[in-house]
Amino acid sequence: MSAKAYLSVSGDVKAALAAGKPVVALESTIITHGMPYPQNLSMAQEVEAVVRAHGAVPATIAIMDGRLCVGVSGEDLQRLAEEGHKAAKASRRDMAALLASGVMAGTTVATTMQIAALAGIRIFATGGIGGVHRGAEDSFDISADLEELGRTPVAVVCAGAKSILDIAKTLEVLETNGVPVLGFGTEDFPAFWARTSGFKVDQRLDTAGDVAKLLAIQSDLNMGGVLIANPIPESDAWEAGAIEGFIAQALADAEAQGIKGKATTPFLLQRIFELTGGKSLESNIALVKNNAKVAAQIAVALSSQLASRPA
Ligand code: PSU
Ligand code: MN
Repeated sequence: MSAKAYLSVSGDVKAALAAGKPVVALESTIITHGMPYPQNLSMAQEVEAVVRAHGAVPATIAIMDGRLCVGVSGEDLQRLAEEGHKAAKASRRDMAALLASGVMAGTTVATTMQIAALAGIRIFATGGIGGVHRGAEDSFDISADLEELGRTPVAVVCAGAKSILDIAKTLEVLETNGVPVLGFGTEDFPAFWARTSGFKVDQRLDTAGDVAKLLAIQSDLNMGGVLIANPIPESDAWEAGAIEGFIAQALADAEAQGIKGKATTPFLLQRIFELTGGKSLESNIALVKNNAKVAAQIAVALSSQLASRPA
């Protein structure tokens, strides 16, 4: 059987793809492991609505009931949100086991990219990507997201990487993997809750049309993913220094409790949520919606550029 035999694509996503209409993939680890219930459910619903409001079809991706699901139903969104940390967190290496067992899983950026590419979706919106963890020189903890960006032809719109990570090392690995890092309306690589990280992107592009033009060429060249870094809206942003103390505390707590491997990112997010009295979550939701908007605009521009190409 081919990998595509495991895909279950919803009717509206299938119809949009067949017609060359814009589609935006959305991940589900952010639902199961990135936010608490019930805010995770309302976030997932609102993000889908933002994509629609900007002229594209949302395709939330998850692994459920032994299928690679592209465009999950409202009921299934509810199941994922309620399952939360009891669901699996699907990285690339987990996929075969999850399909074999039928266990429900949120898909990380890496697996969402893989499944989106399999379904023929080119644009994907998330919050932040995984990256090189602080202390990776000892732990070797480098997110599979960075490898996937190197090889899978999907453009990922994110708000940069959290400063729970080592951003300098994350950018180095992206370079090694051949991933273009674009700043959407900015020269600075954003740091998720903050609009700047102190590091630069490779290239600044200011319009969805300019991004779409680059993506079409990247695809003609048969190359891998592209990272589009879109800073959190000003009104929801933290000063770069303001969140650093909470991050340091969360990292110290993780160390003290011996948190390792795939549990690390969810633990740090939950701890920062608690330490900020929930304020980190409001910012997180705002930036995901902003990314969904920009991803939809890029998807619309790309589909119109591809439609006007000579056959
Ligand atoms: N960043 C967030 N929220 C998230 C994640 C990252 O702000 O929920 C999730 C994404 O699904 C990402 C994953 O792909 O964490 C990375 O996990 P790890 O560091 O274990 O690769
Ligand atoms: Mn990891």
